[in-house]
Parts: sequence; structure tokens; C-alpha cells
Amino acid sequence: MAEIILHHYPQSPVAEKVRVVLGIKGLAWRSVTIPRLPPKPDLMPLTGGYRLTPVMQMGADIYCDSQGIIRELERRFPEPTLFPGGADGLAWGIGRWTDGDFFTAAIAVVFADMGENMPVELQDDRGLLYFGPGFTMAKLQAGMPDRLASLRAQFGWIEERLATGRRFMLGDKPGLPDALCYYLAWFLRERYSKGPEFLARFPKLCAWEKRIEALGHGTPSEMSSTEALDIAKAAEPEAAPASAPDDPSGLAPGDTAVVQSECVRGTAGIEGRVHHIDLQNIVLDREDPRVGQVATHFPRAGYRVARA
Ligand SMILES: N[C@@H](CCC(=O)N[C@@H](CS)C(=O)NCC(=O)O)C(=O)O
Repeated sequence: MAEIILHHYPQSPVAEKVRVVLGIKGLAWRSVTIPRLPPKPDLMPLTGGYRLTPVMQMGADIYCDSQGIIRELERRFPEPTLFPGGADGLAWGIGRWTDGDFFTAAIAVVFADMGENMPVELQDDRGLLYFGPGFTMAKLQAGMPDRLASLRAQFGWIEERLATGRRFMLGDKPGLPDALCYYLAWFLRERYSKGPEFLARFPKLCAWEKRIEALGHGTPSEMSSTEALDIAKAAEPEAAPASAPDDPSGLAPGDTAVVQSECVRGTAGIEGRVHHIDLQNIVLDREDPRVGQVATHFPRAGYRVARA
């Protein structure tokens, strides 16, 4: 089987979510460090323009978005399962909460706290991405009390869950909801100047954070971005073509389509030929001079798909 290659950078909270899943599953993987800001010249040939972090590569198959990455890891490496105490299916919905309002509130607090200490290029890029064209640091700072109140309420739900005496969200073993919730605690603790004292009001959560940290990240080893590109070039996509005849988009394999994130603004749509389309995923065939033929995978939930 092709090696797992994660394109990410250490400070990325969404990448931390995937690193925790790699730890739960005890997997060996290759780590390619990508830039925090575009252009990301060694990532674009693989993704066709998708610029968010993280991206997973296995040979010539490229998985965009943590949801699709984790689903593929569970499919390829089912043991230990991410659903140790049940909650199959439904647990994915937790990601729609933690990647939505919870994530935006955490980002808003960290940015407002950094204020003018945040490098201006990062303010411009992330401000547009997460808060839209009307973004100003002053507006974000004015909204700080509401965001903090919202964050406290949401971390409070995690505390209540852990107060039932479980070591992890689903029982004695770690699973998907742990990774989906943990990354925001990790982010606030690391990046909000008052993060540790903010989280201290949730003692069960603090103890659970230590248990998750102890799981580690599996076994990463560095790889250069050029080596990753060479691997894609030498490989053939593995994804099987398939289609559901009743797909709401009306698209079928062979059609040209554009896939666009609906969660973040100002990101390019990715164009390619539909290779596979089903309930959970759309896979586009793309051709790039640097990597040849690659298959770029996206989840359906959180992405718009249109005929090109
Ligand atoms: N829905 C995406 C969101 C990913 C996301 O927003 N990642 C942040 C980093 S934590 C990002 O891409 N920031 C901009 C960048 O890295 O260029 C996912 O789950 O993977």
C-alpha cells in the first residue's frame, strides 16, 4: 500500500485533528511541511488549487479536507476503530459542529487576542477566509465577550460528557469524537494568551486533554515536497470509478465539474473530470505537468459541486 503523506504545518489545528487520528491508529506516516500562506507551489499540482491545510496523499490519490482524510484512514486502517463505543455514522456530525461555529469562535478569540501582533499578511489572508470581506480586527475585538461566552458554553458540553466518568468520549478507548473535539482545546491552549486559565474551569476536559496528548501522533518521518510530487508522478490513482445514478448534481463519471468549499471564503473552485461520485465523496481526475494523472478526493458535506 502507498505510504501516508500528510501535507501540513505544525501550527495548524485542523492538521492536529488528523495527527491525533494517526496517533489513535498508531500509523507510520510521512510529513511534508507546507507554507502557511499561498502560494503553495508544491501543493497546487496535487490539489488543483485547494489551498487549505491539511491534505493527505497516498500515491496519486489526494484527499482534501480533514473529514475526507479521516474517513479514508478509517476505511484503509479499520483497526483500532474510530467508533469503539458505537456512534458509527452519527459521530461524523460532531465534526460539522466543531468545524463550524465552534471553530469560528475559537479562531475569532485567538485572532482578537493577537490583535496587531498578528502579521499583516496573515490577518489579510485569514480574515477574508474565515470572516469575509468586511473583516477588521477592531470588529473582531468588539465581539470578543460574545465569542468567549459561546466558547465557554461549547467547551462546557465536552466537560459534561466527560463528567459521566468516561476516559474518552465513547468509553475507555479513544475514537472519532475525541479527535474532532480535542483540536480546539489544543488550539486555544497553544495560541490564546489566556488559554490555559480559560480551560482550567473545565477540569475533566484538562485531564482528558492529557490522555489524548499521551496517544501521540503515530510515527511521522520527514519528507520533502519534491519527493512527494515525484511519488505522485510515479503512481497511478487507485480510486475505483463509480457513480450513483440519482446524484442530486446530475453529474456522472466523465463529466467536467467544479468543487468548491462552502465553509471558507475566497478559495478557488477545483476543476476536473468526475471519476467517482457517491453519497460521501467526489473524486476528480486531473492532469498536471508536474505530477501527471492524479485523483483528487473531496467530501460531499461542506462542498458545492457544479457542472463546469
Ligand atoms: N474544512 C477544512 C478546513 C481546513 C482549514 O480551515 N484549515 C486551516 C488551517 S487549520 C487553513 O487551511 N488555513 C489556511 C491555510 O493553511 O492556508 C478541513 O476540515 O480540512
